[in-house]
Amino acid sequence: MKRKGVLFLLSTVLLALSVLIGCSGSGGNSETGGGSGDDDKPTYEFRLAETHAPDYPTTLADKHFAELVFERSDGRIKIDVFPSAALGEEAAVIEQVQLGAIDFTRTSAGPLAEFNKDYAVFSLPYIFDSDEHVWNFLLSEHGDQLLDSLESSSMIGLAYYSSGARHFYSTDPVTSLEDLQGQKIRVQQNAVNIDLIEALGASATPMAFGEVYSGLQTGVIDAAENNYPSYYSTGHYEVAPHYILDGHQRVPEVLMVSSNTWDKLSEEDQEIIRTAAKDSIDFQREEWAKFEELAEEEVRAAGVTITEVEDVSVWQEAVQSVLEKHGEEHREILDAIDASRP
Ligand code: GTR
Repeated sequence: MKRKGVLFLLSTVLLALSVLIGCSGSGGNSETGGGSGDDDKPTYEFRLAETHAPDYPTTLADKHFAELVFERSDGRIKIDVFPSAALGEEAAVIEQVQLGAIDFTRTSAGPLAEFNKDYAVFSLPYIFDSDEHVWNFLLSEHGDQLLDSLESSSMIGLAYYSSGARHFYSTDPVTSLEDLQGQKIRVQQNAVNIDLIEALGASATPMAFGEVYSGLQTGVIDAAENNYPSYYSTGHYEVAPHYILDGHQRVPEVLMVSSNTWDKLSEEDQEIIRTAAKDSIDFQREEWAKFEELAEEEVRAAGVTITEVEDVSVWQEAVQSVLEKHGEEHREILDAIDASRP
């Protein structure tokens, strides 16, 4: 395994250890100082689970959010960010958040779809044209409604973050759709993704994010798909150095808190958290833009074969059946997405 992969694993193991040592015996969250008498201790100490490495734009934004909450609550609310999947992989973390065993998390809308069916809309292929299109929708009343709908899944949606466009990468040379035929492609765990990969003539392997590097290395899978920052940060480009820029999905990131945690907070504290989350969005988008550029530079410098897709309509036609099968269920949201086109 090369350097990036080793570093990623090492940081995961170290963090997991620090979690075990630091939090053994405590539940998901803790009320520490009771708010009176002890000025040094926060009243609440919460955990936020993040799958990415400490320097990834979502992790930086989680920390920025936590700092805003700490300052604005005068140190009463402390949110500790656990990066590198130290608290588990995304699907398992979402379950823990639903139960209130983990307070906050930032995950992709991809795995969220298995917990709230409306979120499956983001895995439908080629529905957004650009980042601007995505953000027009996310910041509209429809985007807010979708965040609010998480309440029915025992979570409170606080904010969206940027995640760019997802493209395929493979251990074998891939310069056209034909080259993907028959490949075993890892996808984020949800039902739409399985249909999408099958429509493209390949076979889908749902798998946790943290297992993809070794999956590619050992040949359990041939290919995967993600944005430039994830492709770079995980070191996947080292083992799957052929990247084809079809931009099949733009799946946003979502910052959430457990309803269980939420219900313990005063309205004033809820407002502090909601506002801090919204105020962390611009910071994340700036960090995202910088890291996306750096990631592209780095993978190019590493000699990855990058193929631009000149005619994406061939790919779009191939996945029509996916939109036919799943589109009706998401008609209202899809109409709102269409209407958000810049
Ligand atoms: C990334 C996303 C992660 C994770 C990952 C995956 O783009 O930021 O949260 O969902 O994709 O493919 O599992």
